[in-house]
Amino acid sequence: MQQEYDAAAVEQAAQQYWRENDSFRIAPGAGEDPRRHFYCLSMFPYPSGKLHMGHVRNYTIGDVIARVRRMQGDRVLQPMGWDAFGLPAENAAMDRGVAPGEWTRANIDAMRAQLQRLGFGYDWSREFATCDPGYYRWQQWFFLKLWEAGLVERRSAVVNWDPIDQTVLANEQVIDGRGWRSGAEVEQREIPQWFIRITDYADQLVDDLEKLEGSWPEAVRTMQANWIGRSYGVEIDFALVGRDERLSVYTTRPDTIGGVTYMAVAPQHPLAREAAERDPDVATFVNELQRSGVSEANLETAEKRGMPLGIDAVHPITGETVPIWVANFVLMAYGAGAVMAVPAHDERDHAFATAYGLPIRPVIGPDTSGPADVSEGAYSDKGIVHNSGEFDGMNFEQAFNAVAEKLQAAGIGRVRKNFRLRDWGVSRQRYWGCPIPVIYCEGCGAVPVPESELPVKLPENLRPDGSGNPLAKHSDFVDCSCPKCGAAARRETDTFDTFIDSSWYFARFASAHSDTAMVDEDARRWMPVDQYVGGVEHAVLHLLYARFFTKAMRDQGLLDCDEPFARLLTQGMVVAPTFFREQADGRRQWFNPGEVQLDAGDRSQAVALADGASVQVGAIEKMSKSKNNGVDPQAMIDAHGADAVRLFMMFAAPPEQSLEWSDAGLEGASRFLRRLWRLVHEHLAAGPVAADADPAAEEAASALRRQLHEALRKIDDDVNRRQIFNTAVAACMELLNAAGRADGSRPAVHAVVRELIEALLRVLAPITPHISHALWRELGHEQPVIDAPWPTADAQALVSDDVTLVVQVNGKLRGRVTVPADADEEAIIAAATAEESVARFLGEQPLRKKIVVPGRLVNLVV
Ligand code: ANZ
Ligand code: ZN
Repeated sequence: MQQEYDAAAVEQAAQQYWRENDSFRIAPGAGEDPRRHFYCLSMFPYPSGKLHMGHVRNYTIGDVIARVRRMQGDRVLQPMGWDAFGLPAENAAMDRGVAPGEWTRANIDAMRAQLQRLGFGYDWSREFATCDPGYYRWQQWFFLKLWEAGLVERRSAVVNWDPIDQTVLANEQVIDGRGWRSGAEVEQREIPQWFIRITDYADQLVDDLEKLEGSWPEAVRTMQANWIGRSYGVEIDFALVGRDERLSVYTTRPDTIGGVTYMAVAPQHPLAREAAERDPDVATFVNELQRSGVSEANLETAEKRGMPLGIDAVHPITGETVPIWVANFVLMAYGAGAVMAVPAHDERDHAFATAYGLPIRPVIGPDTSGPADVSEGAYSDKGIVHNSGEFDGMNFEQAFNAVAEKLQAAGIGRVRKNFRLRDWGVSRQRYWGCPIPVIYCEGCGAVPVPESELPVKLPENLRPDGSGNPLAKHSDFVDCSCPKCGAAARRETDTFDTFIDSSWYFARFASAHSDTAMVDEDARRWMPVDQYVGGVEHAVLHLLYARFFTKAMRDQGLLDCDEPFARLLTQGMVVAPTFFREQADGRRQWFNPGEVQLDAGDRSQAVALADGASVQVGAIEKMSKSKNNGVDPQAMIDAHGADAVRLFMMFAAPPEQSLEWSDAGLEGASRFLRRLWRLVHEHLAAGPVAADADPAAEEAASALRRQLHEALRKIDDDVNRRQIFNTAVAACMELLNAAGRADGSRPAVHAVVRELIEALLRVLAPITPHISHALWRELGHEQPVIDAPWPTADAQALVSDDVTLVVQVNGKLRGRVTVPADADEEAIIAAATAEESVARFLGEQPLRKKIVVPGRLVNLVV
């Protein structure tokens, strides 16, 4: 028996035990196992090379939940793998001259070792990386299934082109008009692309959010709904002066039709193109707009630019003519690519009208007194209609319906549903990704690679050099023959958006062993994931694509759930203080928290350890390279052990809130573990204590036992219902203190201390699994603590023998009185009036009223 707590030795021994006993391995199939299945999953990492604190927090939370469920009797699956395709490997290849595959696999080895060092209870037998051909083979296969099902299209599309990374970006990868990674100004280009028709599922993707109410964070559900952006509106066909064709627009505000003073079309709209053919000035302008085209992200803020096309439309209700402009704020891909502009009630239209001196005509007001004042800006609230003839006085709904009906009757309007969501462009002009399984033949066009030839393997030894996609220059890969006619053909060199890789990995984990199917009955058994844990930065895209894939897989008969993640926990950021020194050139030199010393007297004062000169204390921010405020988890594990790091992570904040890193907090966690170690050893050293009757000891024992079970009740509620662990840890600390104070030399107390220790080790086991494993064994248990039952409160122990009541005199708190729990009203009043602090206020006056609320208070009125 070790007397001193040696974290490294304890942790190594526990991990060895789990490894030798395959403790976390879940065999394929259901077997005879009658337990409930619980699938706990943390978002798999990109193998960047080493874990950061955000990972450690994410995976600790997931592991704690998984281990709690196991102790509660579930059969828990918790796998881990690698989201291994993507740009950083190509960049590393260029920077260091090492092939992306080699770099990625070395990183995976390093990070796997770190995860193992942290003691996470993963079923490593199911591990895979998305760059494994055995994985992406099924991704290629499923793409071809989707193609067969009519959910894949190849079409030319205007894309966001990142001129530095030489790649297409998804809308969401464009931030304020710039590439999310390179920061380059994004251009609009038209190239052939593969699309997956996620929009076919748009309604389901909105509607099914309802099923996640209460089990997904509200904010995430809202973000999903906003991204999909379902709206109801009217498509209206405006007649054109002197022409037969009509101009269709989409509006969600048909109630404002009386306020239309001009029309605006996208630069790519046929009317704009036609006008450009006639008029060289328009042509120059339209080209310029297309080149600097605004992306959806900065539609609101970009400077409004436009030019009249010299074509007029006829207002369908007033018969007036209104000019048609081409404008940069109209998107070709949304609605009809054209808008009826109502500058009085739409901000963008207002800004545009103001810039070009177009009329502004208010038709909506907050009440019946008249339209709103729009001289300073648009009034965009819904309200009462004015200056619109037959529609005057109507509210939004009435006017929406009346206008829609009138236009519909005239054959020039239809109620329409619209989505902001677009189809998913999945082609990337990138090497380090999953090859798109298509062959181009002169005669046959785009031909799917036959199933028997899957996977289309990515050659792993190429070295990107920054000039486009190396696959395209690799004739071994490109040159092939057409599967249909046998003629010489070319292989597709685009690879899939890596978001596809992470859209179904959770299902594959459940069927990881299958090499005959994408997923098998195991996936149907384990899916949906019962608990998903990850960062909120994935709230929109990853979750949306995963939800879509799940539905598409369901419709292919591969899964039988509608949603992939039954419950979602988004963990908060790990933050730390920042320190800097202003340099001569005005730039800031950032110091790592480990390189500075705070003046204890004044937390705003700090000096750099290197030179003793003062540095400025910046804000507390998310750990990042740019602010140099990161803390390397490995160093912390080396210094204090995995359990201390895990304990600190769970103690410092509830999972969804941000967690401020603190060395002192980590040291506190480490001290707690040493005390726990000592307490258990002292208890064991005292050995079994001979029983003898001792009333005082009985009383102390039952008080301690009540404290224990009150704590267990609270812990159970926090952990299971609220998924909050910091309060559970705090309760454990109090229990440890109470046990330390208890006089274990008395037999009754000794027995309760044992009960307390056993409960404590089990509550802590999910959080600090190693020390709990070791001490549990030292208590003499054969079964490892991972399989010990989760402790629950004993209702019997919660029944107190005494109760304390507050005593009021004339409604004011004057004292407290402790009486036996079963005391009757008379006895309670007698005890209350006898209480010195109360008696002082009663004096000699007769009692006029006595109110007793059992278990809570006594009110005496004089
Ligand atoms: C007239 C109007 C009046 C509008 C008003 C709004 C307020 P959501 O809710 O996002 O669906 N719109 C339609 N197609 C567009 C396009 N291709 N590019 C840019 N804007 C477009 O927004 C629908 C509204 O966005 C439509 O309703 C239209 O402006 C504009 F007081 O029509 B509205
Ligand atoms: Zn062919």
